[in-house]
Amino acid sequence: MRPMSGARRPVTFVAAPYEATASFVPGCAFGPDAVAEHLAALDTDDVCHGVGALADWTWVEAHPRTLHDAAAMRREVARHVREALAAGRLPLVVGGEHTVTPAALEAWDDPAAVTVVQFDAHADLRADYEGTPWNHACAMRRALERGHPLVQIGIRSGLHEELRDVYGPGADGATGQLERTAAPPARLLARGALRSRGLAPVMPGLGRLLYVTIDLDALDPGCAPGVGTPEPDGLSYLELLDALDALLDGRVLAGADVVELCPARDDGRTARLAARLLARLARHG
Ligand SMILES: [Mn+2]
Repeated sequence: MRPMSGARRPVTFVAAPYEATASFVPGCAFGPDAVAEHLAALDTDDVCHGVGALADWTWVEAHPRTLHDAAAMRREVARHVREALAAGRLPLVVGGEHTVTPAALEAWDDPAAVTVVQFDAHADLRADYEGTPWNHACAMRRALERGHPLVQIGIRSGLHEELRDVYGPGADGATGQLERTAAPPARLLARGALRSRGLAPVMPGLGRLLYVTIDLDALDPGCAPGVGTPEPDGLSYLELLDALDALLDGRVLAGADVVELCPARDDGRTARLAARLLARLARHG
């Protein structure tokens, strides 16, 4: 287990309130504001939950909430992540819709060296959706196209078409696990397989440098109701934290994001959870 004290990189939170393609309930453009409110409270009111790691953090706005142009969003998010990395800081992106993930990944020039670990209810592997490749349902397909190895955890919604495109004919992720050996490699651990087998199926060959993307709908709607596309039977908060600790044990967190917070559907518990989660990720700096 990594020591939880000692030298860590300072954190730059990159707010990316991008929302152009919500497919069900809109509102994730207001996610970063809700997270910022709770982060500010965490900084002063609590000595538990690894909050000490937030002693040195800054918050930058990558773009205004009114920006709906995917190309401009990608440019600005990548630029802010790149600046954080150049300053020796850990970039933690706060969405916004899941499309901000492939934008953030553009900050790394060697995609093969950065494995993307995705916690999500949905596979997000569509080639395009509703007329654009920059839809949130396509986020992980774009990451793969950049050349990032991919690990998908907690998935419980995906179409045959998108799964076959990536994992080959016959792929059916409804209950089990999938593996793609072609470059870049990918593994999918469905919700049911995570419960029965733990993380073991995705650990072999896991790279040293990880980018972690957490779509809050990976969590159970009972503990995280404030998402645009809730799906039953998600992870518990503790299950997610334990998975992060296990995945990052002996590995390096390159960067991370927490996306798809929809305050319009929230009573505050999801925003609080997101802030706690970001503080926890900061411990891996
Ligand atoms: Mn997603």
